[in-house]
Order: sequence, then C-alpha cells, then structure tokens
Amino acid sequence: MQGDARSIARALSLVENGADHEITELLKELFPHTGRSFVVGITGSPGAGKSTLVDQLARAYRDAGKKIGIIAVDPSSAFSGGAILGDRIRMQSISTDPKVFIRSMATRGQMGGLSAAAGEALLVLDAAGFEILLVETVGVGQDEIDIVRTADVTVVVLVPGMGDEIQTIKAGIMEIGDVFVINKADRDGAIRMEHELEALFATSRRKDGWKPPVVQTEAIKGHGIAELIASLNEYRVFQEEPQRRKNRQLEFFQDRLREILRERITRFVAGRISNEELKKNAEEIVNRRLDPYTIADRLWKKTSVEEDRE
Ligand SMILES: Nc1nc2c(ncn2[C@@H]2O[C@H](COP(=O)(O)OP(=O)(O)O)[C@@H](O)[C@H]2O)c(=O)[nH]1
Ligand SMILES: [Mg+2]
Repeated sequence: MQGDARSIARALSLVENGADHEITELLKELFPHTGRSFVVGITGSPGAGKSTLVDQLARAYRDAGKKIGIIAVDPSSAFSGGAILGDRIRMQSISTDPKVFIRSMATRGQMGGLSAAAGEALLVLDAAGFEILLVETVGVGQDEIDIVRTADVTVVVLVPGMGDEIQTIKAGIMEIGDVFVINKADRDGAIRMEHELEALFATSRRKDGWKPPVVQTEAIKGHGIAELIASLNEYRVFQEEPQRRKNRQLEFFQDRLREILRERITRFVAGRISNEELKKNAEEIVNRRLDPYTIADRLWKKTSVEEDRE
C-alpha cells in the first residue's frame, strides 16, 4: 500500500500463482482500500495498436503527474511467449519509469480463470495507490469480455479497412465499447469507418443513453491521444452520476459472487466424488443401466448428506 514495487510484484505473483487461501487472505485485507483508481480497458484485434496506444496514454497520464498501472492480458502468449516480449519492447518508453508499473499476465490463475486473476491484479494495484489502471486485452473470447467488464471505461480499438469489424460491433460490442478508437488513421478508409460507426450509433441506442464517441488516432505518432483522454474523462463524468456507477458495480459484484461460489461448489464436489467413482457410474450409463440424470441426482444427494453430517 506504500507503493513498494517489489511488494506489489510479489502480491501480483500470489494472485496469479498462489494457493486459494493465500490469495483470499490478501484480498480480504486489501479490499477496503480499493475502489479509488480509474480502470481503462483497451480491447481490439491483435495488431490494432493497443500496446502502442497504452504506451502513449501512460505517457500522457504520467506527464499529468499520475501514477499508472498497466496490465497486459494475452491468453495466447501463454503458448508463444511472443506477445509479452512484443509488449515489453513496444512499451519501452515508459517501462523504466518508477511512476509506471507494468505487468503481463498469461496464466489462468487459481480462482476462476484469467479474467478473475486480472480482476484481482487490478485490486492489488488499486490498493497500491495507482490512480490510472490500463488493461490491454485481445478482444476475442469470453475471458477478454469479462476483463473489460471490470473496467470503468472500455475502449474498443479498430483499424480502417477491416469492414467485417463493423459487423462484430453490430453483433454486440457496442454495449461493451464506451469509447471507440479508429487507430492507424493514417490509413485509407478512416473517415469512412467513422461515418459508418456514427451511422450505427445514430440508429441504435444504448440502454444507459450513452452515445459512444469515436476518436481517430495515429498511435505511433501520438496523434489523437489528447482527444482520447478527453473522451475517457467525458465518460468518467457521465458515469460518476452516483446511480450509474452504483448500478454498474452492483452488476459486477453480483457476477463476481456467482463466480466465486461456482468455483467453490466445483471444488466441493470434486473433493467428494473421486474419479474412480465417476468412472464406475459412467460405466452404468454406457451399459444403459441408468441414465446420467438419475446418477447425478444420486451423487448430488450423497455429497449433500455428507455435508449435513459434518
Ligand atoms: N501505420 C500505423 N501503424 C501503427 C499505428 N499504431 C500502431 N501501429 C503499428 O501496428 C503494429 C501493432 O501494434 P501493437 O501496439 O503491438 O498492436 P496490439 O497487438 O493491438 O497491441 C506495430 O507495428 C505498430 O507500430 C498507427 O497509428 N499507424
Ligand atoms: Mg499488444
């Protein structure tokens, strides 16, 4: 909580690789000191320029005197290792700055997968006093969407000339993106893409009434970064309206509780029914002596009865 970089790094390692009870004990103590940082989620296809944007945003915020935490989440880099190295190199201009803390996450963590681990890493950085937290994710799977839902504001990064991306937006990403960036605005088609987005936002309204701004950037040159920060602040003000922020948090923590409980139930059941017993029961199903539902009833009853006796 005093911002010691080594302690923060150790806490983050614990969140990623520690035993459940170690993680929960740590988070129980940290939680009362969280809820103060502004979390910016940045998502989009690989190569869209997310890391370059994060680097620029971090520089701009640091120049404004803020302390910045960065988490780069990339499940694919668990296999290749390439993305992490790429991110480090791209974020070079800030990676030696003591006011900027960078961490790449790739492992799934113990309690409920990568999105939970990333959410817990954000809590650690929040408690450590970082005012702005930037989370980069590759916008493909459910994991990434979950991570992005943790954020106070979500930026969807698009690139001109990818016509089918607009289709993805129509398919639901509009509810996810609070601010849309058209990066690589130096390329052909940036203006056309902006018109397409504006047309889309003009016809379909979001539930909360927010109309997502569209910002053109050229991240490698730092163009459009001030405009992007202005849009982030606009959304922050919109969201600061007490009921809105509260509703978002209510939704988030309901999901989080459900997730934690699901995780515990899974472990509870696994701890009471051995693989051997499962195999024996599966044989009865394969031989058509019993159906899976009756067996599930029986096993469920057995675990509950054992629980009662305890
Ligand atoms: N032409 C152009 N290239 C860019 C721009 N922003 C990023 N790039 C390049 O796009 C590539 C992918 O960028 P990166 O930030 O790693 O994308 P990420 O995979 O979304 O994190 C890199 O070679 C960047 O230098 C831009 O505004 N214009
Ligand atoms: Mg990247």
